Amino acid sequence: MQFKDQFRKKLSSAKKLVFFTGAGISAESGIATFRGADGIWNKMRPEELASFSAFMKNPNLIWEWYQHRREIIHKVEPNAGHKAIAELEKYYDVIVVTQNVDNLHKRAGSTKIFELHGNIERNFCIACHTFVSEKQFEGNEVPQCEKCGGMIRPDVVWFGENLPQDQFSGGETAAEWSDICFVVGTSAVVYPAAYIPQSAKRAGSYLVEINIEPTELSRFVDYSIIGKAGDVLPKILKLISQK
Ligand code: BJW
Ligand code: ZN
Repeated sequence: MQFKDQFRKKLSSAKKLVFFTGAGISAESGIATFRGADGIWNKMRPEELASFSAFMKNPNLIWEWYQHRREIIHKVEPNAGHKAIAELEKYYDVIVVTQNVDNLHKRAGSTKIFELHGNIERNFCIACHTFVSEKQFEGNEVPQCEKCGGMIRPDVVWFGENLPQDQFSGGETAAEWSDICFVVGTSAVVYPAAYIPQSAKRAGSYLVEINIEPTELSRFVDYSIIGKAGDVLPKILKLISQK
């Protein structure tokens, strides 16, 4: 793969990299994306599964869906894309701003991560807001809070819910601080997360997209690389590490 000269020069002078990532980076680990041919939302409408009203309507169904996804996540491994991003910390100041809830960046070794849409490993009580992080719940029925008997839900951000303010503002500040902002494996249609690459560009960061197909953002970026994250990111790492 030949990268364009302008990008190679930017990589040589850059010190601060941000990776704004979405479901596509975990696709090669075996985790389904949301949109697209094999996407989750192809079979189910988002608001039927990823909203508080869906949870209240059928808590056991929604809980079971998250338990199923947790099982998959526990079985898979970070892929070459996640690992290349973690490895780049040897050469740059790197911050990951992810929409993913799957913990794979952390498992790959990345140390600075903002999680815009929560984390599937954490749970909290909808009544008293007590967090239940460590506990592995058995079975598919929605658990009850040990303190107050309220229902336990996953600590992920559903449609119509606010993003955790510290994670969003931290992610946006990082994007504005970056010399290069990579947008990897996201359709960039979900807001307010999708404002983050726009903020990066407005602040003067060089915007690079890595995706298997063009997206909403492609016309707006400085460089669009069509390819799999697990192929492209190790090649970028190789370019840097061989210098
Ligand atoms: C590869 C690859 C490979 C594949 N290599 N690439 C402004 C404008 C319009 C709408 C809104 C707006 N502001 C708010 C909204 C409403 C709504 C929204 O954005 N709707 C739009 C979809 C229309 N946003 C919200 O509701 C947000 N909250 C909010 O705004 O609060 C304020 C508020 C409060 C009260 C009332 C109203 C507003 C919350 C959004 C929460 C999103 N949650 C989810 C679920 C998380 C939990 C879970 O996992 O179950 O987050 S939805 C889902 O989409 C998930 C993802 O993080 C998110 C983004 O998806 P992503 O990562 O981009 O995945 P895909 O599948 O879309 O794309 C994968 C890409 O990878 C594709 O491009 C492939 O080509 C590519 N690819 N293989 C490289 N190997
Ligand atoms: Zn409680």
